[in-house]
Amino acid sequence: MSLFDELEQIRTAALQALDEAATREELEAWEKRTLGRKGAVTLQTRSIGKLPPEERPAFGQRINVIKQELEAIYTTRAQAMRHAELTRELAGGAVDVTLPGRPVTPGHLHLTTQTLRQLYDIFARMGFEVYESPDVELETYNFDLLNIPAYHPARDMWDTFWVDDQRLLRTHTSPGQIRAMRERAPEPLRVILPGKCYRYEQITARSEHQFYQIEGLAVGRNITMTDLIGTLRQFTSLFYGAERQTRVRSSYFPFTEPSIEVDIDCILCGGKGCPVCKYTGWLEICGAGMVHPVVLENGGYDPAAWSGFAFGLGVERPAMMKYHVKDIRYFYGNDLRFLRQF
Ligand code: FA5
Repeated sequence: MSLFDELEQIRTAALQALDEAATREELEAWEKRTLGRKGAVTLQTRSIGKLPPEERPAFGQRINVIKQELEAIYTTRAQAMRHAELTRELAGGAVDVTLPGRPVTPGHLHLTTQTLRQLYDIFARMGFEVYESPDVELETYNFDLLNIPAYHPARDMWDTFWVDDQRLLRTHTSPGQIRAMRERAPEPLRVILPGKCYRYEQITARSEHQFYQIEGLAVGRNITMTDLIGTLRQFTSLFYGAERQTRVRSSYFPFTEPSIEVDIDCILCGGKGCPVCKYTGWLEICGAGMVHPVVLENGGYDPAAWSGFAFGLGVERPAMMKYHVKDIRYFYGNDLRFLRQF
């Protein structure tokens, strides 16, 4: 029997079976058997290759015509059956139109978004405006202009995903410092730069390869380290509560000089020592420092006349401390049991 005859036989058998399907279950089973991904008609397309090339178009067209014909009859029958069922239900009083509708569950903001908004609010009170800068960044902005030339070892800490040989997914929000300064120089500025950062990073309970940061930058005529420490103290007190203690340690970043790291006393043990603070009593909350003269200059400010401070905060990690989240992977795991708690 030719493949064309076989196709016609499949059509006749399918039409007959469709005619005999008496319930919705039977009708749906027919649809799956005939028109589904592995249905009899669908599978015929695989036979096309067995035909001589000149017969293939006609065969393909015939399959399509049969498919459309069967689908049309199937849809009409399925609708008629649904209609009959509804009419029957209504006649039997099975539908109580006075019952309340199914409630629509309202969604709510993600924990990261909630945290970001708290941070915007806190820094807005201190006069910082939000400045957005791009996720896909030029290598020069992410590194060179921040005083991290190609040979600098700090680049190893901030390995990332490259888009091409000049553009990358930013490893931190610090390149936004240059963009904000170049736009505003020579006026004083006070901005926070929120956004996603990306790193070629081993994923652990504390580290993701994609996470948020908020950068802070203030440039003015007489800005000092005291302004920086005061700003961060105000932040910790508004975000974590007035009872939190802060501690400042000296540190190193190529784009700040001098550089510091700021800790708060451990929220869980209150400074006594526990596994979360690794028995030190302190938790690190951010890196910061006075903007390096080279960076000020790259931003368009004369370092002899202007000074500034900058800090870089995570968003998920501070939220983990505040809300006692043990693993950063919960944030983007899309598990509603986690998300609904906040
Ligand atoms: C920086 O990224 C500096 N740009 C911060 C800075 C800005 C210093 C301005 C001085 C002046 P660091 O790599 O430590 O520094 O990251 C800052 C914060 O981002 C960390 O404290 C942490 O909260 C968060 N962070 C860093 N890597 C990850 C990660 N893999 N997953 C989640 N959060 C991270």
